[in-house]
Amino acid sequence: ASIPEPQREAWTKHQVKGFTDADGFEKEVVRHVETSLARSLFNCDEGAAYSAAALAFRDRLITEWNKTQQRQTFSDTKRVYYLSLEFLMGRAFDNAILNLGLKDVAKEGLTELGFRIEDIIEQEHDAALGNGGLGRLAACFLDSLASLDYPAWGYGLRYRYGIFKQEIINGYQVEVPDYWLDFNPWEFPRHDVTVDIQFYGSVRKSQDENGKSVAHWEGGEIVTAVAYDVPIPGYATPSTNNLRLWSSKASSGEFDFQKFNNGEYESSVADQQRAETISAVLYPNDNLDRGKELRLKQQYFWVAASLHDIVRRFKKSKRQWSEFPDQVAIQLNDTHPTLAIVELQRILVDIEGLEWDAAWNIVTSTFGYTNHTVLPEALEKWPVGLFQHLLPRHLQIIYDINLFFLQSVEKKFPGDRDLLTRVSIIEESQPKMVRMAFLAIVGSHKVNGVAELHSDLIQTTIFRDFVSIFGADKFTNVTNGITPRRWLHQANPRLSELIASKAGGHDFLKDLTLLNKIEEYAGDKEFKKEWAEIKYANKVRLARYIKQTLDVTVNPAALFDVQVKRIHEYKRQQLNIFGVIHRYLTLKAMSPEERKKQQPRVSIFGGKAAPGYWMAKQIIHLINNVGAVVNKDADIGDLLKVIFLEDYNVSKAEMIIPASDLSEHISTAGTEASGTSNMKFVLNGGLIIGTCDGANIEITREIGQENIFLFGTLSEDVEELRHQHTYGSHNVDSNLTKVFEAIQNGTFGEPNDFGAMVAAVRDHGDYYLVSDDFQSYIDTQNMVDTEYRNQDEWVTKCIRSVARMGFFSSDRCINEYAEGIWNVEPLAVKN
Ligand code: B1H
Ligand code: IMP
Repeated sequence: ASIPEPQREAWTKHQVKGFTDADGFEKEVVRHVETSLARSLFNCDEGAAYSAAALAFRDRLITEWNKTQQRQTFSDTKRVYYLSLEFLMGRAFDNAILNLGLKDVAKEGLTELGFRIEDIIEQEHDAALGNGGLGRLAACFLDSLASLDYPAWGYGLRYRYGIFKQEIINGYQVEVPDYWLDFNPWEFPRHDVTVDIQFYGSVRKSQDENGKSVAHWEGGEIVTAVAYDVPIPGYATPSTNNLRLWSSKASSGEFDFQKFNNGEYESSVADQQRAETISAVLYPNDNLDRGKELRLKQQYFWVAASLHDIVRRFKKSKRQWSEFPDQVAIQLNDTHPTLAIVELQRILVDIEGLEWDAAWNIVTSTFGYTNHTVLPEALEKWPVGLFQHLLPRHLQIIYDINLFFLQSVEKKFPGDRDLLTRVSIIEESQPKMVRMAFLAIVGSHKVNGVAELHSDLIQTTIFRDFVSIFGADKFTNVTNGITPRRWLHQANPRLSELIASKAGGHDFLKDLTLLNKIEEYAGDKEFKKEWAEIKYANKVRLARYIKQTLDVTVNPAALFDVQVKRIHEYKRQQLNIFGVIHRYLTLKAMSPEERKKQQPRVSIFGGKAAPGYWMAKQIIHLINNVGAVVNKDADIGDLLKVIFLEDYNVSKAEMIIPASDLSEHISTAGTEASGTSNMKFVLNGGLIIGTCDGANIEITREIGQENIFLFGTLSEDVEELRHQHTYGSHNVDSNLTKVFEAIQNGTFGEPNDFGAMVAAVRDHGDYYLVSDDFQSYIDTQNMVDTEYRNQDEWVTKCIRSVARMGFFSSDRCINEYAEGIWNVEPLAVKN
């Protein structure tokens, strides 16, 4: 419904321009305080000032958003749709003002109104609609897509509750709900953009006039999806893309009249409430598939609403269906949106009346699938019976997809029954299961892993058969990246300025390879001094935070050793804390003179355990108990402090990462698909201790092996060791045995609390190779101590490493997807 030509003059005359200076910004803040918030200068606290400043910037973003969407619609170019069940966005205010280039304006304006910008930024609640790396990757990708001017949309779910808030009580994790929607100025509800989504019901077949069989999915219940739009500003470009999040609500028109008429009024009301639970909560599991029915409902709800929206937009262009893949690229962030493949096939065949083969061609040309894990417990499978009940028509389509696929396999490899069983989308187990990864591979034109080792592993292990069926060209690698805007410029402004002073300004934030310009200053005395001062100031800030929150005093001159990430046995926080205990025992055994020669350290941990992951919760408990003993041991003093930071999230990461000297990325080789915080730590001038796993390998290649502390078993040797543990003898490392003895004699509290942790290594096959890697871990940590004492050389290593990190920008990553998978081009903005 556009306005007719003759009336458009009034519109253009009043078009919103948006402020460009502090005065204009202040005017908007005051207006929002007085109207949107109904307050005044007599009751404007920091919370209100944040709200008004955020609303002022939201208005700015939305004008750019509108222009961007109009530009994309007029130019009629191909768009990318990134489907992700998680978007771990963190705070938006600081990011918006930096990307718009208006931080100085905001600072000046807020100062004149009586506030400090740092305090205002701190008022914002994180948007935490994700678990960890996978969700944060999606957020970095949105930043890069907008910054590079790609016409792109993100599609996700608007959870009422994001990831839980973690509290530590008596050393234990306690989960508290996160009420993040209390006030969220960054979203625009679109009550006019709704889609009705069907569940349950049954399928009826009929014949059309040409005798062709047509399927009708009938009955069941309807839930309505409402769109909420979040503007995503690009850095140093007017391009502002859209993240569309769907919220579920009871359908107004079509609730279950049958039930209602049968007098089951209460149960029909209960159905209504059930509708709203679909988008109520994010599943808090990282790298784990728990197979809950509500999760499958979430997936279909989100995928069906998104596809409906995408198809509607395509239809406005009045093109042939065969042109769909020229206009639309859809990327599946892991298998969670795999149903989109089935849903598009259903739309094309059942609703639009295309022939199966023509439709399937369109489908497979449209989708790309990114795999993020090889862990067997994370590979999604759904019981056939659940599908039959919830999505009966989709199950039929999956069976047909599988039938045609297996026929093509049989043609290529005649008589290989084993192969057919291995690659079937339906696992012939009890109960039968739908293998979502296999469905995603069959329905996509490209499948990628997220780091070189990981992409090699998927091609040689879990997806090996598919490489021989489809050919190696279908499989590719796109090594993950991070946005330097948030993870350098925003998180570490002083370092960003120092780099800018030597790298010819801030262009490196758009072309991160320009970082190499600072390498020539790796030996420059003045530059190194400033570099070290910035690191120290960041450590002072973290030390202050530790004092405030935990009442533990740490020395900012000590080596800050950080491991912050989801708590998981494969990430091996247990190896770290066992190493800390070993260090403690070693220090205790020393004479006071000997102790004086040791390098002081602060071991910092942070991360959430999935609420149902008991072992991970034990690990948190042990870390806290070790801290409680070590931190008040007068023999030890500053030599060792053990800190567990509560409720690790994106905004805390922005404070912690710039303060690290050494960070730990020590997963059992072959288990961490990529890791992305490893990149963030190095980019902020910290060194890494790590295993030969995920992106650590490529980081080593880029920065040089002299700048990283690698240790441990290689991925090709893992299987053999596991076999030995199970079928041969398994002797626990002697130093680790002493650690276990200390735990078991009650040094760190009730030994029974940690019995399972010890037993996993000692008695149950040590699946994660903690014992095998223990000695090389300890030796490598000792090397770190020695090298850290030579601060001059250490700083040089840090500078060289940063200079060589250009490859790990998510801009590089997005350009690789655009060229190799999506076949889309940026839409240049003409000013
Ligand atoms: C990653 C997940 C994941 N891989 C299932 N897989 C989930 C799987 O809710 N679920 O069911 C949630 C998350 N997350 C991570 O992705 C990898 O472990 C990291 O190594 C990688 O860096 C990140 C981004 O590619
Ligand atoms: P959608 O693609 O229909 O969801 O529209 C998204 C946004 O794109 C709208 O809010 C408009 O800003 C813009 N847009 C959509 N259709 C048109 C059009 O026909 N002309 C110009 N802009 C449009």
